Amino acid sequence: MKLLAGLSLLSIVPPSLCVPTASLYQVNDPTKVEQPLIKLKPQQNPLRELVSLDGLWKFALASGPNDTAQPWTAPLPKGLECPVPASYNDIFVDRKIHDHVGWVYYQRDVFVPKGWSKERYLVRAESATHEGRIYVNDHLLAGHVGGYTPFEADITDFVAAGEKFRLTIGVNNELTHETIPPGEISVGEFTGKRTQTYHHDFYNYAGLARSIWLYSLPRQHIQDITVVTDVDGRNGLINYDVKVANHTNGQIKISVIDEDGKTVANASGAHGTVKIDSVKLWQPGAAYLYQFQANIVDTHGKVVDTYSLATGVRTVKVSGTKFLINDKPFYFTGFGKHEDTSVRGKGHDQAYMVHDFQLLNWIGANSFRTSHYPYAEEVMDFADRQGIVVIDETPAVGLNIALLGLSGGESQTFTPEGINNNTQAAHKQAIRELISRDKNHPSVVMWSIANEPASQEDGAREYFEPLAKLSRKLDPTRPITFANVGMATFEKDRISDLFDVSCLNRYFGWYSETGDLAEAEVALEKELRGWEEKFNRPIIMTEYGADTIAGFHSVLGLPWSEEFQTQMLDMYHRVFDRIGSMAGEQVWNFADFQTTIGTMRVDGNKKGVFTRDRKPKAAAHGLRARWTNMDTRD
Ligand code: BDP
Repeated sequence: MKLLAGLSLLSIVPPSLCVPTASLYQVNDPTKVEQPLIKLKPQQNPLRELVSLDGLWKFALASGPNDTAQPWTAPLPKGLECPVPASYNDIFVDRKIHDHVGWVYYQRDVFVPKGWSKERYLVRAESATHEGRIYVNDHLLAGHVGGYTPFEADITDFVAAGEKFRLTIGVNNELTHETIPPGEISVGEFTGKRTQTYHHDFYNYAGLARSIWLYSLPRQHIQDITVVTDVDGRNGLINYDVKVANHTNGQIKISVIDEDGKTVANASGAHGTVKIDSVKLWQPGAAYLYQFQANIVDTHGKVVDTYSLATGVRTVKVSGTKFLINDKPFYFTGFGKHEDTSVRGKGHDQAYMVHDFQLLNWIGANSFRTSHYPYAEEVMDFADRQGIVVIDETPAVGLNIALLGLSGGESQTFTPEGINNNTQAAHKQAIRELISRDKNHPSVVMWSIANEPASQEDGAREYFEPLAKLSRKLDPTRPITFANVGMATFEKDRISDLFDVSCLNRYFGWYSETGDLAEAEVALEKELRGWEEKFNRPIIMTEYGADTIAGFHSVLGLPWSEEFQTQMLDMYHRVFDRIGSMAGEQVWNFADFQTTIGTMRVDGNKKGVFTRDRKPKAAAHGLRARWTNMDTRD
């Protein structure tokens, strides 16, 4: 299949307007209702092989939306090499690459192992921010819109086992008013230079920030597993559903194996319930994981595929003003985080991941929110193993024109030219992909479907009601929420009743009552009491904080100083301790992080309790004293 005709079409139409036909490749087209599920994270076991394609890849920028060079149909020029995983923006000392808007190409040669002739084999990209395409030699095999969830291409029919092929991954970083997150591209009046603008407060890092895999699957294979756990007295229940592909004969067998390697339960059939006697629960701070092992066994009793899913047995519920994990009230302590480090940008990095979790433990944090997008799957697996509780968020951030200060109070967000039906369709797809990828993680206790949307505006309810419904349909077991913005006060917000927990982001003392903590304390308490009276349900402060320059001190406790950050957090905590329905506090932010540089931001957002290289600011010690002495389980 030569794609020259298709490619020349792509070359003259701006990528965001280009809708390749299904015959070219399977696109995760957000406007289509039926979507392929995100397949299970690849794993290595006796019947599945896994080859990491991480490393240095050849790299080139497309020369623009009218680029006719078609670099993906040929070897990329020698020269630039880019590490994978990493965002490309800060790797090179080149402003053109840093500021690039549009497609870039990554390329490398890959061998399909000789022994895979009876298997199916796939290339999986854990993410391509924000749109990705996988090419095998000259063939465009897969495309995906959405920068923080995986997609893959089945390459079996294009390359034989033992052969070499040229793998090219195209990545486009453009955001429009119909993408999640949204953005706009402006064109310089005099230079014609294209610039990406957006409404979210973190840098639009792009590229292949997570791993790329080549992996094999038996022809008959397990495509997806869903587990939902419950507790019955001293016993644990795992309700499960296993989806298989090309399944012709034989049966599905399930075993549950404990941490000592002992099989504690068995079942057969593609769905059902397994019971674990005297279960060891997955608890915050005390993770316990069973291996839920699904096997396809053929009519001769031979296992033809197997997949092992780490499963924690726990329940989650909202009851009155309490957030219950395993029927006990849980109080969230921790942070909103970002995937952000210097040089790598949003590149997943094991060393930073482990170190960040060490710091969470040191400071007494029991949770974080994946603000403002789904994090690498490795992070979710690690949270499961470490017993850290996660509020899992979609990339729907910046659905709020008023935050830019441009609306003059008018309802301008939800309009045909702004956040519209197509944006909503993309948002639905982002919810589907998040839940489909992360539904089995015991660490995930709640879905956050957006951050700071204009929930006080006309159109918000029409936009959000179907999204809340969809989330509940996809996962009836977990509470849902969104992070509410300060201007959508308890009096003005129009959508909170669609959700289970009031997650509030508030900046009294920083963006309002700046530097006046006495005034801020009264305003904060008034607002929290308003939410408490109106909803009588758990409130989690999902953002509060102050920009703080590490090493900047003020005996007067003035804003930007380490003293101010400490005093401001203390003030919030005094108020929280007076409000009965508080169910958690997550400081903004765990660490300083990069943003677009503008008049408001000097080398990024400095609200970190740790610096970007993870050194504690003074406030870290205060938080540690509070959280390590707090009983968060009642
Ligand atoms: C909130 C946003 C967050 C920002 C933060 C801030 O949710 O992404 O970084 O404010 O201004 O509005 O620091």
